Amino acid sequence: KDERMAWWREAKFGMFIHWGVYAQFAGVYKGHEQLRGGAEWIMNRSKIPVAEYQEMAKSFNPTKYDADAWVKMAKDAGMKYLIITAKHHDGFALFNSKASKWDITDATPYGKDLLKPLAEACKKYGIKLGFYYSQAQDWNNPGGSAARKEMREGWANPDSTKIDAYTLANKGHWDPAQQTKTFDQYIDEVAVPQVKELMTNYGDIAVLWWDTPTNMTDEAAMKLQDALKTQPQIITNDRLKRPNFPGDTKTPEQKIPNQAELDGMDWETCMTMNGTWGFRTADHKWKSSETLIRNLVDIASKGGNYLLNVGPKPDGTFPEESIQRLSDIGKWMKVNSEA
Ligand code: JFZ
Repeated sequence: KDERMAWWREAKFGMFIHWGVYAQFAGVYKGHEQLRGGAEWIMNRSKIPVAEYQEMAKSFNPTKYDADAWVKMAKDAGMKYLIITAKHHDGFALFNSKASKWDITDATPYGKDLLKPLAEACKKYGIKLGFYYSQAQDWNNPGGSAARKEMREGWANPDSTKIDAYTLANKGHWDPAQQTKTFDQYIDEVAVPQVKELMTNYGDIAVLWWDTPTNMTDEAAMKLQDALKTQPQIITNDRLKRPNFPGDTKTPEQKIPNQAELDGMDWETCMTMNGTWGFRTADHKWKSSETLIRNLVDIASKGGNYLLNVGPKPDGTFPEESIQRLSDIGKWMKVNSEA
């Protein structure tokens, strides 16, 4: 294990990327601002019907996407690894998947695998590549689970009371289309095959970052863990299923833990630069570059890694505010690091 963790313990700083069809909504549904949570949650928070959400993919066309430029920005900021949402809770695959048509190649006009060029750029710049994969929650592929979150009464949908009642009675789902298969079918037909695709088609994968184990079973966790075996060097976090699948790294979120909670575990704090993981037009709560640098120093001094998020825009570019902050951090790194 120590050998596998060696690069990670040295790394200190990585880039998290939350990107998908939710960027196209940018925090707004039918003219209503999402009231709570990250913009990547809009489908669940606003209880957007499956067909309607999938319709939005038809205008997801990130023609300005430049993987080389993304990875160069990470490199210049002093980052050593990059973790991208290969699939977030909305179930949308940023890669060409044979296991589901809800993917970049079948569901969007863009039609090209977004992870291939990213993998190439990471190789070119010597940045380790990791995938975030939402293994349990999937709001579009039938059978996937859905964490239950209420709408706000009277907001975004005049039927919110009715929809909330349905959600309460249906394990968090809000559209019958989400329940045409069982969770086990979803695991066998979508999640496991997709994780295998991710482990096969993009070269060496440094990290698999699981998330929100809603309704996970030990059996499903076993199958998913097994799907990683072609990448024996891979590092996983602790969100596959607790307590039986502890993973290699602890993932305190949006906060720097105190040493007592850690009992010697490897840890990584993920944080947003503003208040959302996925792109949101109306979020202007940007932390200053100074705050981000202080966080990095604080985390590194306590032995952790800092996974700092960027939520790219639907056209494939980073928000200006993120670019500015990455550049400021890079300047500071140049002056203050040995490497
Ligand atoms: C999850 C996601 O739901 C969210 O959209 C984002 O991807 C984030 C990185 O991860 O949200 C979480 C997961 C775990 C905690 C909080 C939010 N937690 O352990 O406190």
